[in-house]
Amino acid sequence: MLQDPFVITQVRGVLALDSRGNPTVKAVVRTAGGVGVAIAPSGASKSTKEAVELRDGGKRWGGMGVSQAIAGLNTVVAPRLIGLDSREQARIDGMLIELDGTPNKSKIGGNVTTAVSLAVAKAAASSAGLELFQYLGGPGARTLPTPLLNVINGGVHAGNQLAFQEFIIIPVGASAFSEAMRMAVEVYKSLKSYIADKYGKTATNLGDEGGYAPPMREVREALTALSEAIRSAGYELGSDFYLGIDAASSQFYDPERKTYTVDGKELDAGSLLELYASLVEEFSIAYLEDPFHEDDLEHSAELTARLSGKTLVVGDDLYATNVKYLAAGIAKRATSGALVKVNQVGTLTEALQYVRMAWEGGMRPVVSHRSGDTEDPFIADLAVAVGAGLIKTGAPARSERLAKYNRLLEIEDLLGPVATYAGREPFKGPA
Ligand code: 2PG
Ligand code: MG
Repeated sequence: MLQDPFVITQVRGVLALDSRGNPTVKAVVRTAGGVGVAIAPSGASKSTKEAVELRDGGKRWGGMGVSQAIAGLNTVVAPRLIGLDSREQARIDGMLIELDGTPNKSKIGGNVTTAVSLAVAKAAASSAGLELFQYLGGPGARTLPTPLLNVINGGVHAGNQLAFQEFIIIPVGASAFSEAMRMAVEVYKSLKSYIADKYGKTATNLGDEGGYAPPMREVREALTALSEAIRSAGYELGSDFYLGIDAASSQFYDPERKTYTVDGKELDAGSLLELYASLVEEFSIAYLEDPFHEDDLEHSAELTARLSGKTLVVGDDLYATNVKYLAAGIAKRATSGALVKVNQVGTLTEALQYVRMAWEGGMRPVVSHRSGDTEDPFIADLAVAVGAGLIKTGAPARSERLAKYNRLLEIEDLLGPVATYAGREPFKGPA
């Protein structure tokens, strides 16, 4: 008798390194009819609400080792998965959650659960002979997301003094994903010339997500650079491109003084809100992530209402891809979008529940990489599968970022004439 192709026959945890050279967990899940390999990414500006990565501590690898995590994967997790049907994602993820038994995956490690959960999905897709996005999203999955390209890095992702972490270009005026990437690359290159002319050649070094990390001090300097780069590449800000910001504001918030330090000035939440409102007008900012610290739903709600119809306000650290926090955000209308990072919660099933809750609550899901990422392109397929319409995965440079963009280019080609490009659609008022 032929063996069921979906049955899991082998699960193996292997050491891998992320884009910052830190150890991470790779999971290889083999079935009778296929194989799935996935690697857990890792953030720098993490929310306190995230699933915990299991790290060895001590001296080796600067404390970042994952040998205990991998040992747990191979000895505790793997035996439980053998013989299960790889299509039973929810059951397998439920088992991982139960096996861990903590509210934040701190026993098995969110790095282990993420890698295993994603590898199971890939193994099932491979056993079915389907592309991952088709397996996860069905025949209706054909919208290529508009890319949010972080081309100037600040905050904890760069060694400059910019308070905001990410300055983003959004090629909304393209008619296809591949055209959007061409437009974005042209602007990325014209930005390099702008920065070299103004700040010297050494200022064109790259930050963690492949964006430039020039010695700029003020947020307007960065936004002006983007506007100029768009113009000199022959495009128009406000029609061909919009701009975006991930402030990642918990990183420059002082909880004792209840203030934010931006451009060397100490601002209370009200003044920061006014700063955002004026930047939105000046620079066609259509995307604004984590404008206030990770527990401040109130100011976020105020800003969301104020910018309604103009700017998508997105929660990242605010929700940490967790339905528990998202529910509170929806109740308060704290944002109009919700970032999706599978490793913040630790399993694909929980991330998909979160996406569903976001749509139902009137929020746009935005699929995202981590600043420490790898060659694993899973999120490209995920973005198409859930029809997010937006993906945030860095600059068009460094292969851990390009793995996602290149996969999307491949998906566009696979879909052929039925592929559509989200373009401006995600920015047309509330989702
Ligand atoms: C973010 C991410 C990804 P990190 O804040 O959105 O860009 O950064 O992975 O460091 O949390
Ligand atoms: Mg963020």
